[in-house]
Amino acid sequence: MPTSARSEPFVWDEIETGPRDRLRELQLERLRQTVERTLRSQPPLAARLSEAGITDATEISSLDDLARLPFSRKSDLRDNYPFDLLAVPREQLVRVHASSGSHGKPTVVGYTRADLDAWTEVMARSMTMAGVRPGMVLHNANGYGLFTGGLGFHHGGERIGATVIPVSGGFTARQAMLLADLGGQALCATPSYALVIAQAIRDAGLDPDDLDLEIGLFGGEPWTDEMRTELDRELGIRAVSFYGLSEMCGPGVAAECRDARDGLHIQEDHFLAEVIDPESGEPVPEGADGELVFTTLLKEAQPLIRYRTGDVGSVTTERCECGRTMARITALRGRLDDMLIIRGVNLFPSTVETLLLGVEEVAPHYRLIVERPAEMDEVSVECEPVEASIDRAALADRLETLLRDHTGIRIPVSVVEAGTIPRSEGKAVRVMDRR
Ligand code: DLL
Repeated sequence: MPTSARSEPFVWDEIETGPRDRLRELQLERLRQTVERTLRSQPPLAARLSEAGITDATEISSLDDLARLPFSRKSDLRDNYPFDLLAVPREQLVRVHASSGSHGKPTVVGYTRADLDAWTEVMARSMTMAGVRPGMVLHNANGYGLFTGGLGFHHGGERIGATVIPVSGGFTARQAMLLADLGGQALCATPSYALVIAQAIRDAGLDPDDLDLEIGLFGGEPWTDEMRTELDRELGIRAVSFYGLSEMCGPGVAAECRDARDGLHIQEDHFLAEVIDPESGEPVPEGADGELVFTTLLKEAQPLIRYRTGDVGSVTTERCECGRTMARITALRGRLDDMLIIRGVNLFPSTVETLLLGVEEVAPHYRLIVERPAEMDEVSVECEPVEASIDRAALADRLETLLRDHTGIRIPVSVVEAGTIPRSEGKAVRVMDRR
């Protein structure tokens, strides 16, 4: 339950502002419990622990021992699809979610009653830090279903005591109407869908300033500060980022606080974070970019030790100006899977987004097209102008120069007619792979 009655900073749980030493003690205790659970009840992962010389949880004497434990990956979930990684009898699951997965079978995750409670708790905490208050009208435009976005924000909002409107994704014209009629104050969506809703609001002849919207809780896909500026302005809100992945719980692994918006606070008493060099598997120095790796500390149904997220970012343990002491993800560049290697240069779509949206005449709708006409991959960019009157060829030339100057690679740009690039109702597909 909330521990401070609206004092500043308003936190859900005192652990958020407590000393890091105490947190680390708690993490160690919970890490041992997780290792113990895996050894006892997840045979495929237990075998790997034994191979690494860990046969008893008491061998974990400090958090430094984490580095001795083997990694787990998405392929482990695929190989054991759907339920062979469960640490509890299937009958103890009260819910199942899944992430779509770009190829083949989805990644299935199960939750016990306690897992759902823990998820709701981290969501209530994160949403509180994002500025959700009891009684606030929460318009949830995240898809309800196997995607964790819908139900994650739903239960977090209810736990806080917000008035949750489970609109789900799609029927975009209706989203605008409901936002206006029901007085939505907080909007939950993917950032790309929030943009589509913003357009629908204008199409309905409404001015976002006439709505009651105050905050946007956005996540589920990479987005940049430039996109945030766009969303703040388009919707007249303060937009904050929510990060998470189904394998950990869904949204609620980390989120920004509304006041500082300076990195995403990791719920470190539930998830132990590391940042590693994806090639060597070794930890990178604090603040450097690397692959985010998480260990679940409380999960019952499907604990995961050193799970490689495939997400590239950096983490700091410096105290945030909001007063919270939990470590923060200070940059989220995108998925390693989405990183393109063009003539030897690594390119994240988010770098292109930053550059494009820094130009006033460019609308926040774009995509990258990857082809392999011969041996090498080639990338080109399509984006839209903010107004039909803009000279598209001249703008394309300017953007090509900008991209070349900043990335070192020549990337052809087409500025296409407004409305041409497909809009998303969930996660945007930024990269069209034509290889
Ligand atoms: O997308 C959970 C979620 C829903 C988080 C709604 C936030 C809001 P999955 O479908 O399993 O779960 O996809 C997880 O999405 O590994 C990241 O690559 C990406 N992702 C999620 N949030 C962010 C974010 C949900 N704020 C995958 N910034 C993750 C960048 C994000 N990438």
